[in-house]
Amino acid sequence: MERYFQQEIETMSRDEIRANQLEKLKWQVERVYENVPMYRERMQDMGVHPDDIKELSDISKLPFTTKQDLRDYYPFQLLAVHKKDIVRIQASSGTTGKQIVAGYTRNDLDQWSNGFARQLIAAGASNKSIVQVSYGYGLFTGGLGAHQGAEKIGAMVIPTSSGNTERQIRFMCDLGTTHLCCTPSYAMYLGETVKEMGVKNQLKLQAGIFGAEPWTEEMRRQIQDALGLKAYDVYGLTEIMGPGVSYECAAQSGMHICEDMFIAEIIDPETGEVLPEGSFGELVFSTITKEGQPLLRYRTRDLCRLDYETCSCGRTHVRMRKPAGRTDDMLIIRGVNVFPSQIEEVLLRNSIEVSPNYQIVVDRVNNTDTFDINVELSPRFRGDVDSEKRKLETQLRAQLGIGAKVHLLRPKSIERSEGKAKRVIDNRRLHD
Ligand code: DLL
Repeated sequence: MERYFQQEIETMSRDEIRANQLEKLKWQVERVYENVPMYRERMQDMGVHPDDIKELSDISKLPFTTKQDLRDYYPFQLLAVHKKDIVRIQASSGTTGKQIVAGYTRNDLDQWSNGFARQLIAAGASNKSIVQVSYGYGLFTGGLGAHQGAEKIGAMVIPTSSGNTERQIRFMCDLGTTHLCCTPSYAMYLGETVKEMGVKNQLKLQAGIFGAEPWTEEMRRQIQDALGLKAYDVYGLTEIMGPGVSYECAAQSGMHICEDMFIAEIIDPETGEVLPEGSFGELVFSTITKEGQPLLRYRTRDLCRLDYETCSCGRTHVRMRKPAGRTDDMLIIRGVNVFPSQIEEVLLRNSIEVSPNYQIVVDRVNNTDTFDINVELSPRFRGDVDSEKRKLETQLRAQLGIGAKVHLLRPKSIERSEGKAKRVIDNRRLHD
């Protein structure tokens, strides 16, 4: 039977969700108009007043917020409360550029804990569970986000943080960890190391809660196999809230967005226009309960689709499909748009021969882009390396519309990540 952390919230009817969102949106818009000069000025420029928010669709009258705004108004100019009410700062540098920070009030932290607690309960955890948090602790939201959610449900928390992989595994065996929280790439690495240590039969793992980076169904199968657990996907971002903005239930057909805390929209990333229900586009969030650093219509740059059908688990909150990539992940190589996820798809189609550990290397030589893909062979590979390479190059050209040079490497030759995997090395930026 499904268990919920906050059943009355997680299973509200759509009408109740909408009424609740409208009320909170009005409250939030008034607050930011009063307290955040950037929003007041933008709204005045657009000729919008808080009183113009009469129904939910009026949200489209409000200004967008971008990552650049967080950089421009760094560190505290987007706070809607006095600095003394902020009890925590989290930050992200991202792969592209300057640091951004997010300030949380005590209430904000409590809400965030609820988000992750919902995920843990949906993944079968309880106050009897032993939760090992192997996300990095610190400015990155993974460690503390998972930690406070696990404390909220009264579980026993093991705050290992990431790294020191063999010790992690010894703890799992000795303490009987039931729930593991880390990035999917670190889970893969843990899986490989468990195999080398020959201790899989000593593990008591039931479920893993993995997020912070894109991962595929094939990776899910491999992680589940290697660690003997059910793997759940969790999503979040520093600017909005760490892990727990949305979370997977046992039905695993999308991640439920905490709609009592956020309003989600899908927009056309080019025009900014709101797209009809079910469309694929850029995910946008407005934080409707956040006190510290509330954001209106924050453009995540994550590309996905929303599904409003009630889920078989009984939860009513909208589900977001796995982000299929980011608008800023896109590489332009010799004028062609390339997403790492397209390359991953080809590699996974060939998962008998190659592993999903890969790295894209782009450079510019004599004013022409070079495009190389390093891929590890699977330990099971017994075929001919040259013909495998040619096969992959042909498939990649068909998928991408551009040629790449494939280099097949021995298993385990690409450096493993303890946090988010680094898939792209773009040396062109260094020369620019
Ligand atoms: O990655 C927060 C987090 C920590 C989420 C632990 C889940 C677990 P940032 O470092 O700010 O925050 O990165 C946010 O990571 O916009 C997505 O592009 C990507 N991302 C996060 N979760 C997922 C996921 C944390 N489950 C950015 N699937 C987001 C795909 C994800 N991409």
